[in-house]
Amino acid sequence: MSDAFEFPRWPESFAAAYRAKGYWTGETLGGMLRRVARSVPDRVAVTDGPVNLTYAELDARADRLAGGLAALGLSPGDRVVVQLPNTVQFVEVIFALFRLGAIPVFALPSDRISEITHIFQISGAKAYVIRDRALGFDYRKIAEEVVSRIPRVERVIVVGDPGAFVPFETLYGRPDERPERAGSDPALVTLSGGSTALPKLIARTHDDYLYSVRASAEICGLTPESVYLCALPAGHNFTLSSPGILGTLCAGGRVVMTTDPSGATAFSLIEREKVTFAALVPSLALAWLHAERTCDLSSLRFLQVGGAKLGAEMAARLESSLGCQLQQVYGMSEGLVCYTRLGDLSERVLNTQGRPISVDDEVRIVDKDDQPVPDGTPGELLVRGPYTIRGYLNAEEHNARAFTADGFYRTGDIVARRDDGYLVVAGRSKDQVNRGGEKIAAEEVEGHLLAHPRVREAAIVSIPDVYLGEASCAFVVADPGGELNAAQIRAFVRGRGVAAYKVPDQVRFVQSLPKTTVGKIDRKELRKQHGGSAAALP
Ligand code: OOB
Repeated sequence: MSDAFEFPRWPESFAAAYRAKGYWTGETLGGMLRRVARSVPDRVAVTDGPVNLTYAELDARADRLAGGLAALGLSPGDRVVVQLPNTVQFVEVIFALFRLGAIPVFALPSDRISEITHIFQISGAKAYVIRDRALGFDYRKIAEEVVSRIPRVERVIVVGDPGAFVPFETLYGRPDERPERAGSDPALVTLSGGSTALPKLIARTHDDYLYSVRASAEICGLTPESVYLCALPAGHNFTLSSPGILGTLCAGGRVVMTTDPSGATAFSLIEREKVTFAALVPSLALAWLHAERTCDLSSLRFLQVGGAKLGAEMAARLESSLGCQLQQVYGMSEGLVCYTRLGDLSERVLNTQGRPISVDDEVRIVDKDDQPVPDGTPGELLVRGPYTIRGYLNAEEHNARAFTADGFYRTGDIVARRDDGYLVVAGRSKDQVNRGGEKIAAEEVEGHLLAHPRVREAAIVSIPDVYLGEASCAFVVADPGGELNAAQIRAFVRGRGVAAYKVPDQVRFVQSLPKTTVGKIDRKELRKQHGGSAAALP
């Protein structure tokens, strides 16, 4: 990729309307922290184990780190891949980058060399911020490979033992005195869950992101008394902005970081830190339900569950077992986020995935021919609005398919709208497995399978799983002759350096794969033949 960082923008008429309605204010994420730090300087912003950083300290550290990053040669507009576990440094680094006008590109801790190489290639990033080791993995190994593969990667900054790279601790320099960026500048980049061979990049502006953050904080009633337990990976849109880390900071509340989301650790943190809300994916919520509970969880006001479908029965069990309100969250990195509202009737909270943040989120539910379906009928959800992107970065061809001519994003989700305006997610038309909230693009894993010299054809489909909701199953047509077993296939995919959750949970060998009339693999038919469920458009 060249140094140009262009992404499809909202047409000026829409931008003007979003400004006029007060959604886009021109404030930046760095400016937001400055403002809050001035009003509540001595309140704690982030807790990480024994560390408690006040707003004044966080604000000053972000300035000094921005100065250090500038001294290292980073400039406004530069992209920086951030792959950090849930620690206080995550928050310091992102605000330093916002201050400098450099753009964090969020990688998840589970990403490995395959994903990281792709992220660097498509983002044009030239620096990488990692922790030395976390969750049993040495991230410096990925860094060494990235540096040798991509000459543009000039700087690797390491929290912890830096090895041959730049120690994070030496970056606290003289505060950077640059003026704040404009609200319309890109603030950050995240990756699409994706259904294509390689994930696409999503650029969010300060204006649009901060709007979703502010509005989410308001919907969730956040105040300076709010305490958020950040248990899911910090770099994901749910954790970062719905309302998550940024929403909590925007309200002057406190973020409690943990690298261990297990019930045992989370419960003791809830008791010790008097946590008032947390966000989980359904599989983690299920694990919390089964975890031993000796701690006092009475500070918990509400629990958010999202990222994958939460069944009504489990929703009911969660509410009664944890003794706090439940909030369903249906969102996407591309923008749209729906919430059930606190105080909503239980029927809505249990049976729906909420309603959009904004009255200006334009939701269209359509059939195969893009014609609107009546309320109550499932169809594909298309969306356009003040914080939903108009296109992926450098992906003109894909954008023509993923967005309508008038700018609606095709979510690939099959959704029904009830007459009260709440949405119910019924399935999915995109070729993706939602493995407990972690999204697997079928095409990407199929590419890895096909790289095996003895695999002739391969398809990835979702299969029902009690714990994860969905698991992935690889159907493989192998070359005749010689032995090839499931363990070898799984080891081969793992050996390609992909995130562990993408390694197929099951591998089945078949003689042939069903095809559509145009000769593409018919995944729906495959699921049907093998007992899985298939989402269908009306
Ligand atoms: C969130 O974002 P992504 O980008 O990882 O995944 C988006 C996709 C949606 O298109 C949908 O297929 C699925 O994840 N999804 C849900 C869901 N929430 C997300 N499916 C059923 N029920 C739900 N509650 O996952 C995300 C981003 C911001 C906030 C929350 C989740």
